[in-house]
Amino acid sequence: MNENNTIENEKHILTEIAWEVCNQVGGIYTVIRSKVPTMVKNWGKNYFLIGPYAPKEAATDFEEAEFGHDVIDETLRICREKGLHIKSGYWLVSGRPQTLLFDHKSSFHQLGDIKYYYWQNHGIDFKNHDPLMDEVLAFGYMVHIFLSEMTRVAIDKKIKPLAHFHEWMAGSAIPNLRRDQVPLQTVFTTHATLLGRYLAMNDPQFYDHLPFMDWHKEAVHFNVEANVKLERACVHGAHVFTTVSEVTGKECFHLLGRSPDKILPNGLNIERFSVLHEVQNLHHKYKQVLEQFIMGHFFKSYSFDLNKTLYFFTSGRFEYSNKGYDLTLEALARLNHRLKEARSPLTVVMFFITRQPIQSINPEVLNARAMLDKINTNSNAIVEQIKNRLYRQAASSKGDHKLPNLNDMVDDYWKLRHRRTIQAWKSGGLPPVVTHNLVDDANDNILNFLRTANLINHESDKVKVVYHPDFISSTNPLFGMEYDDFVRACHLGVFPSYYEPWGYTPLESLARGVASVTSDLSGFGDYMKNVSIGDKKHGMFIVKRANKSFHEAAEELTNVMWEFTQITSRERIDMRNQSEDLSEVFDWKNLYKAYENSYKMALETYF
Ligand code: G6P
Ligand code: 1S3
Repeated sequence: MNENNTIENEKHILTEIAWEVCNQVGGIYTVIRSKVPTMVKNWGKNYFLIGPYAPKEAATDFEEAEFGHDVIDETLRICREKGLHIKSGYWLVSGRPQTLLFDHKSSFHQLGDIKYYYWQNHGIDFKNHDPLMDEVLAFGYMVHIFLSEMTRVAIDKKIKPLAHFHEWMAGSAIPNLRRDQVPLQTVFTTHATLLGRYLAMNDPQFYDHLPFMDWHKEAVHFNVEANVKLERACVHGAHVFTTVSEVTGKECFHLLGRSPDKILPNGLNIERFSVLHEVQNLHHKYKQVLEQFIMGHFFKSYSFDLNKTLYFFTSGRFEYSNKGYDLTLEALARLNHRLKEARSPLTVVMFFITRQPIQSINPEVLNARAMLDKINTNSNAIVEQIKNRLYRQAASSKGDHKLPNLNDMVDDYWKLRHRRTIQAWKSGGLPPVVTHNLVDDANDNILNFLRTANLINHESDKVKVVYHPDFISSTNPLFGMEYDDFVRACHLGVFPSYYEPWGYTPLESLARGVASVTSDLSGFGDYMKNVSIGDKKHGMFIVKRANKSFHEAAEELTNVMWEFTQITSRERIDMRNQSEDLSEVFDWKNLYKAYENSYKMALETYF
């Protein structure tokens, strides 16, 4: 540190270790990846990412190279001599960070010893066979050796190293580093707690019961004793302990026995367009693409006015109550009722984008889409024919120059083909709710709710549902666009989570100018409450779930959705601009400060 109280980065090396470096599993990937440009800007050549070697992802997203960094090069040489398989190079994402991928599976032959010493030195017994835990321990073993050697080499060169670990899966080296008294300053960030996730899923009064939980009893109950003990060893071993939100901070205190020293909120790499109206144009463009799907899917059964249709969506991993799908469905059923009572001219189409075991896309859904494409081809052929004949007829016309009967300009062939295609497409029957064949259709929570509530895309329903049990990608034949573009096409994101340490989805919506709903139990929603501009005007709606019953929260969510249906198109345009403005608060350029503070604290902490 210098007299301005900023870190002199050239006197330090910062390594950031996460399971999701060049290996996408969930939200931590977004944290690490989106933060890279800011980290590289602040730390330059002294910033290194460390992750597990995942061959498939590395083959496309990683380029092997040497760094020409004296400390890291020497450390790599020593580690390779000791038999560790480490790949050095660049992760090919924005910012191109220097990255080390540890081929942890090459250390599997050491697992017997690794587990024995863990038990002997830290009292953690990895007796249950758990393939993921084997990977975690083998990775931690390599990280331990690497960081110990790196610290020795660095200190010799008067450089003080720092290591920042994310989540227990990447932190398994911490207990051994501390036991060996390696002079390396450590920060550990948890993005959830293992027990919190299990308990929230199984206890509707999780937050009331939290202060009275016996962590050990619960860990044994859920058969995750070794995992939780390892998580606690990371938390208690780190010099500085942090998490992503105040909400998860409380959970840490009760379930992990340590309050976080700092809160590190999650940000994004917010890229603003130089043209002010680009966000509006993109909405318009992608809404038109989405409308193609809507027509194919619904209009074979009945039609509605697309100019009076709003698109809502939710997305995320399938954690039915944790992600608030149950609340969303209840509120949609209520909204449907209200819109019907009010004889509203509007239609709301709600998309559930999540991932469940599937067999294939429902052939009926695919076929409807293909038929619409055929109608489009026919229509183009007919238009072309009329255009040519009309042009010729106009050029050679004599007399009154009146418009001829256009019907006569189309061949019978095309008339018949057009009629037959439409007939084959208009099947009757209700538009399917789910776009894929699910492996377990009968026990699917979303489908069962919709069946019970009879919210199954009747013509009279004002709220229609499209349940897409797979994540969206541009190769998907139904939507034909990337997830980001799908989000832009929509009007409202709905994410009223019950358990959500942070929650990127509403933030990602805002950054694309799409209004969204979150809950005060999510880390992001809770943070928003304290940002004075986080309000309705900016397209940010926060449903209260803390100390509220399910039905109270469902009523509030219904009110939010109802109010949203009542605003004008002009107001939606304003909201889109304001949402995008608000997202700037979450640019890593601003939120990096919290990371820097945790590094300062680590450098000042010796114990
Ligand atoms: C953007 C588009 C306009 C569209 C408006 C409202 O500004 O450029 O073409 O009319 O959004 O869109 P919405 O889908 O909310 O009615
Ligand atoms: C976690 O991923 P999740 O969906 O299991 O980490 C994310 C990144 O910090 C966070 O946004 C999310 O709430 C957590 O739950």
